[in-house]
Amino acid sequence: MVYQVYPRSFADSDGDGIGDIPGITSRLDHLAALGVDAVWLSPVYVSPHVDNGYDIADYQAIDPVFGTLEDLDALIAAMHERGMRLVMDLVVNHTSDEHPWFVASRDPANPKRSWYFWRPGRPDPDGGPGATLPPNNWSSVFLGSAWEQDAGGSYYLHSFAAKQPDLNWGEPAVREAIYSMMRWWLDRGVDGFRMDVINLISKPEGLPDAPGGPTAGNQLEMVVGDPGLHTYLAEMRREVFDRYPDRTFLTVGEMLAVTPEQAVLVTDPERRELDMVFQFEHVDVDHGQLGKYDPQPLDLRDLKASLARWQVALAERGWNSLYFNNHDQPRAISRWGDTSQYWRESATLLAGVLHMHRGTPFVYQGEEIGMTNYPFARIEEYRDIEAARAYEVATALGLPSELILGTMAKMSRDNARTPMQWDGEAHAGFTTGQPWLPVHLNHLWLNVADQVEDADSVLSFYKRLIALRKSEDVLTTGTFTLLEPDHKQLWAFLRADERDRLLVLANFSDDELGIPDGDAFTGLDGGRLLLGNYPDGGAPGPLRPWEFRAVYL
Ligand code: TEU
Repeated sequence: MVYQVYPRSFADSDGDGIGDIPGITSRLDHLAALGVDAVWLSPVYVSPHVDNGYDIADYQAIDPVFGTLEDLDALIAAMHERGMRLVMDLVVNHTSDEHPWFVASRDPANPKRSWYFWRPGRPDPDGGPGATLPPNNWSSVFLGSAWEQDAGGSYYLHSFAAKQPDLNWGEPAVREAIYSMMRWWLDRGVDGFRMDVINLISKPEGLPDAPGGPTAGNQLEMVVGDPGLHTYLAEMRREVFDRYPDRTFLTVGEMLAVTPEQAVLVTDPERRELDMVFQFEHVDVDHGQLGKYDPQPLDLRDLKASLARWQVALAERGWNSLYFNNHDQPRAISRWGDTSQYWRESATLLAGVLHMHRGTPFVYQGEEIGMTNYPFARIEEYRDIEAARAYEVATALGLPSELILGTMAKMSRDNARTPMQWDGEAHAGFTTGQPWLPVHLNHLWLNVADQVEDADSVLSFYKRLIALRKSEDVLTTGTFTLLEPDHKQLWAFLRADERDRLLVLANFSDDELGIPDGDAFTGLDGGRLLLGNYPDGGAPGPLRPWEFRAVYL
């Protein structure tokens, strides 16, 4: 089980309102008690923080806001003492524009010019003399053209913000610099990497226009699936991980728009590329035609079908990661659960369903206590560059501000980034200073301290669930079969091996739900309950609102 720490928001040790590395070290007992095997730490490197550290200006130094290299060494040692491993975030599709490599590359005569994608513009037929258009029609994931013009007139490519220029992986010196930086971290004791948007590193020759209009992220269509990715990942394996034959590492590649077929290629152990990918299909099922900021009510059938499709596709070769939450997603409980009457039940149901799939589960900080979206109301409350860009673009299109703000409140990434709720005291025990993002008022009753002692809490449920993944072989290696795919409220599936058959049932509704007839469900009443999310266990009979049950048949 991997736990994601978003350092800005986890624990602040020095009262500046921003979480830091000593803060994480001081909270390791919480993670150990939860049963965490590895921590994925979002970026802590030197950064101007336009994208909260996903814009790196020095890969081999810790940003002073988070602490020092000594603090990180101490964190690694404290984690290893507790049997936990540390996986760092590796953001190498792009750097910050303040990285010395990029600064050097601004000079056309500098050898580092080829480390980034510098291109002349295209003549602009409608512009004045010398006027140019960007080199192609690619659009940034954060909206607007993916090209920024420099003072000299040339353009550089940025798949994300203008302050996040894309590195040119086609340049061998770039790859060697990255591999050497990775080895430097492994030498410090780091146990692996979560690789940010790693399937964007190989760009098609000539950077051709994307078909269709310049919609946000249209270049993905051109970049995702580029076969060069596999060459680079194989080279990385040889040049980095294979240099440490006596150690084992965890590697997870975040891959936008990845298909199950590509994921099999990347995660097939025989091909030795990566252990897992983070795919996006299931967290996009409620996006409307206009994408993320056009959220639609969830049709449970789509979510079930998406997870099942990946379970089946990676059953023989490859391995799935399992997640509903991370620092880029609104809180799953606010999105797909019930945050009022059935808050506890829906938080535990979502956890139970996810963790009983086959794959490696990821828990995002605060998820283990059922943290919810923040009631954002005004644009000034947001800190995320993506939110700012979306607001700017939507306002320019003339959309009414209440509409934009209403949508942003549902979908913004800042929902996941409000401070961790440790207790019911001032600022939820996160900081003694002014937190960089507001603390949710519900910390008064929704916090770690209150849940630690309560055997029926969300936190206690997560602990039981995580322990089961280590004791029940059928959860690790059993086959997966989705049942009742067309049911709109029931999520049911079977995990099975030669010895056991485990039936998993979840009622995604506020109403009581009868168990369908059908062969798959026979034996349920006499079965042995492995885990349920109602304090009295799983009484036979209909499922209660948001009830989760896993039963050995
Ligand atoms: O995310 C990739 C990414 O594209 C996300 O930004 C996602 O599309 C978006 O959140 C949907 O709204 C990674 C990081 O996880 C993210 O935090 C960074 O902003 C991004 O890369 C750039 O490094």
